[in-house]
Formats: sequence, C-alpha cells, structure tokens
Amino acid sequence: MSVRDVTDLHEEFDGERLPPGQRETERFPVLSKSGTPSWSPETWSFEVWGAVDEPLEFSVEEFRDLPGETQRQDFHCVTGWSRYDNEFTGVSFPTLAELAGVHDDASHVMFYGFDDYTTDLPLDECMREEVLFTWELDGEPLPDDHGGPVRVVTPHKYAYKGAKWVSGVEFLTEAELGYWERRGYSDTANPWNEERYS
Ligand SMILES: Nc1nc2c(c(=O)[nH]1)N[C@H]1C(S)=C(S)[C@@H](COP(=O)(O)O)O[C@H]1N2
Ligand SMILES: [Mo]
Repeated sequence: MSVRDVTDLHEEFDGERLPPGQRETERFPVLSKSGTPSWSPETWSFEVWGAVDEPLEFSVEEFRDLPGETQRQDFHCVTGWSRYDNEFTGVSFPTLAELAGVHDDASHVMFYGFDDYTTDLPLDECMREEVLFTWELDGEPLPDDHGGPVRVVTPHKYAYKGAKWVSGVEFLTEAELGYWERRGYSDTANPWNEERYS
C-alpha cells in the first residue's frame, strides 16, 4: 500500500519540523488520564451522531472495513516530546463526515473515548485528510495502550486532541470544551505557536 507522507505539515504553520519547546524521542510514551480500558469485539461500537443526516454505528469489523489509507505522520505531545514518522492506517475524518452527511449548521466536533475522555475541535480543523481514525501503527494493530482498537490522530495539533479508544463523534452547532480543555489546556493547541495552556 502506498504511504502518504504528511511530515511536511509544519510548513503550513511556518514552523520547523520540531515545534518550539519540543524534543524528539524514539520511544513512544503512553499518556492516559486513567489507564487503558478493556474492550472486546462483541461489545465495541463506534457511533456518529448530532448534526448529521445519517447517524452511524459500526462494529470493530465494519469500522476496519471503511476505506483506509496509510500516512506517515509526526506526533507532538503537549508535555514536550515529539515522535517522528509514525505510520498510521485508518479512515480520514472527511471520509467519515461524508458518510454521515454533516448539516450546514454544524460548526464543532466532540470526540469521545471509552475512558470517558472527550476532546473538541472546530469542524474545519477536523476536515483535513491528516485527521485519521486509525487502527494500525507501523503495520501492526494499534496497541491497546496507544488507543487500540481505534484512536484519532491530529498531527496539526498537540496529541491530546486525538482521542484514544474512540467510541464516537458528535457534530455540534456550538462550541463545547473537552476533558483537558476544561482543565486549562489550550482549546486551539497549535504546536508551532506553543498553544499549550489557555
Ligand atoms: N481516550 C483518551 N485519549 C487520549 C488521552 C486519554 O487519556 N484518553 N490522552 C491524550 C494525551 S494527553 C496524549 S499526549 C495522547 C497520548 O497518546 P499515546 O499514549 O499514544 O502516546 O493521547 C491523548 N488521547
Ligand atoms: Mo498529552
């Protein structure tokens, strides 16, 4: 499968590959607010609801059957580390949004995780090919600690904008704040502007 390299994303933000105040790590640390939730294929489901024509629900098998692509992406954690060249396979946000038929008055998005995590973004910040619902890292099933079976990645934002163990997406007509955004982390989270705290 061909790999789309989006590690030049920083150019759009007039920044270096390594955002200010970050250091590169080869390791892939695990950062979770409350540990790794267990899941099983029998009970796992993913839902799309809110300001859409077609609310959607998928089993894990159905989800992994969505049209996938592989991208090489960098990953920037707000605590100061960046990991380069992660190969994530998944379905892009715009592809999923198209399936659901997003209403004209939708302006924001809330992502939900099975650990009661939430994180929000404006809709236009999600309608980018690099925002992936991913189930594979470097050709292997996404490890549970890193959000398996399915997580979101947002390489244009600090990584707290990417919900691990994602259980669903809600399309909103007004802005709302997610878990870390309510606790003092930046709502906008642009790594090249060092938007870490609000
Ligand atoms: N569901 C969920 N998603 C989450 C988190 C979490 O605690 N729960 N932590 C966020 C934070 S702060 C970061 S830096 C990344 C960490 O991803 P990693 O553990 O794969 O490095 O996931 C983000 N997504
Ligand atoms: Mo983080």
